[in-house]
Amino acid sequence: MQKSKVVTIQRHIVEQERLHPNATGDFTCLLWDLTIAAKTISREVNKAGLADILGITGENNIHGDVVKKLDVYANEKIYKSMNHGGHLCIMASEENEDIIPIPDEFPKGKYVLLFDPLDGSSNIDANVCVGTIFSIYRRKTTGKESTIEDCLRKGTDQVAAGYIIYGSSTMMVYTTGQGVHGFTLDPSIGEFLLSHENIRIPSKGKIYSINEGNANTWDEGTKKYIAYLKENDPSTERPYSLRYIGSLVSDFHRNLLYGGIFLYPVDYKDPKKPKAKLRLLYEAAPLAFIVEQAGGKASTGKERILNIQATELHQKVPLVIGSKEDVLTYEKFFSQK
Ligand code: P6P
Repeated sequence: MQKSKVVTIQRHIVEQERLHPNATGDFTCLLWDLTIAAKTISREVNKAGLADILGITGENNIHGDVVKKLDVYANEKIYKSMNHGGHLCIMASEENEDIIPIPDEFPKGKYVLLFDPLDGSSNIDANVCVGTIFSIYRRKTTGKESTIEDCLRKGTDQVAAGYIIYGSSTMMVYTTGQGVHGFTLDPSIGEFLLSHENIRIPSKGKIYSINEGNANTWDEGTKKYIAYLKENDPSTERPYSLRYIGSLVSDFHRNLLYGGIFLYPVDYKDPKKPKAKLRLLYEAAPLAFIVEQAGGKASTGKERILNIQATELHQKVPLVIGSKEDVLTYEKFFSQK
């Protein structure tokens, strides 16, 4: 007996478009093109483990195609799906050092796409979940050609953000500023179906996600906060449980649904050269847009992620993201050096 209405992501995107009175349908088609890329990448990721068995290893597969690493494959798939629709004026990818212009032979649009094609791809051989993260802006420059200025943005300018998680099922989660909605791919019909409408992250969780192996490199505030989470105090539901997959989209998605906090703080191993790891434009900012739309919070420990103006394409930032109360508690510890 069917319990609830069946809503495809295409129908949902059109309904979301109606919430924007001056929408032209351009944005709707952009998101549709992205779902095509997502389905194709899902198919390839889900048979990655069969590479040896299907004889598609080495330079050429059984069809004579050159077999590429999956993150390179995902990068090319998104580029080829998105470069000709006439919705984009420029792209940038974690896999490409520089901006990616739209080929001259194709029409240019008014949107900018920034993406991490396959985050966590080093985990694929262990069959660990990986994901694609995307962020969409309107073009800012007005000249003949788009420039890197269209990509170096502040997160609050995003018109949409989302991710696709390739796990036990493939899910696409996105926001256009009207809440966060999750769609699960039904491979039997090749459709993303609405499975998680209006996702809200619990205001407080009982999970923390951090690479404890880096504990000696953390600042004092982070060390004290993590020690605080491990103390035994049932009245504040401590100790928290550590859940860390090492794949950002997976750790974020679990905490979004269950509640909790993910942290990738600065590495102070060399105090003269503090290092952050996660990228602002196509990791931290899109996930920050999503988590805030779901009622959560995302900061560097002292600054709202969405307020950071990007100055470099692959700029890195510390990221603390998840349930609002947990991030606020962290910020208190972080401020007490
Ligand atoms: P570490 C994957 O390589 C990644 O970029 C994110 O997906 C993940 O959250 C992080 O790095 C894991 O980093 O240093 O804990 O292995």
